[in-house]
Amino acid sequence: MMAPRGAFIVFEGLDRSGKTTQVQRLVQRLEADGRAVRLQKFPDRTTSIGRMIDSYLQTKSDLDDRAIHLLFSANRWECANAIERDLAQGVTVIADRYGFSGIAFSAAKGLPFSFCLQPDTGLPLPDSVIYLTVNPEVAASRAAYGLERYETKDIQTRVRERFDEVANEVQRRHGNIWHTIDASGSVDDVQEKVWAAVTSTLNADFPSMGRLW
Ligand code: T5A
Ligand code: NA
Repeated sequence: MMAPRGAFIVFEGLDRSGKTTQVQRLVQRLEADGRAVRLQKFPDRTTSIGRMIDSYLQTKSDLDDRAIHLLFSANRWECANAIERDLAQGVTVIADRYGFSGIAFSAAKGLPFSFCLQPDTGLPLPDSVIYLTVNPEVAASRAAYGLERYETKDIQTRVRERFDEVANEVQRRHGNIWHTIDASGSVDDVQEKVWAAVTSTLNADFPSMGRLW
């Protein structure tokens, strides 16, 4: 019998909502459970497209809003085959950000929502999106806030509003895959909520691979 495919679980949230902290713990916990798992960070700053994105985020270079939007999407496309291959082989893939950030951040800058969705059309659809929310004051109080391009309270407030629109669009097109988790508590408290959402996804029968938008 063919091994069941792996689950594709995406983490999203505002800057400093604790995504990376939670994702790392989750990967360790799943591995300790004996599950094959791979972490995929977006942007993947190690590719040549990723290095352009990194330079932009560190404000070492400037790019037109549409150009950087397309680079973020291209960065997902260059990783999409590897994600699908791993899922098909039964590996659980955990992504630290994905296309939902792409829409929320670019729409917050004023790009039309329909333009923001378009280049990601056809990317692998996650089985579950775990969206970590913290109010912008809590995010701003966490370490090293303010070093990169979008890390101001004003931008983060607008991004948060756009994420609500993205959540509605996901619900409308793809049903109940979006889980919003309040991440203002301690790392352990948040991990318990994350674990509950992830185990409910892993225990469900997931369908054949869907497509975004
Ligand atoms: N972007 C991204 C786009 O515009 N378009 C796109 O398509 C994509 C994919 C880079 C930027 O790119 C934008 C969005 C971003 O602005 P990134 O590299 O993921 O994205 O950068 P950040 O999200 O800013 O990642 P951070 O590492 O800064 O934030 P995390 O991962 O949310 O938070 P984490 O876990 O690193 O924690 C931050 C700090 O808080 C502490 C941690 O120890 C750490 O010091 N912390 C807590 N403190 C108290 N209580 C808790 N529960 C805590 N959890 C963590
Ligand atoms: Na992060």
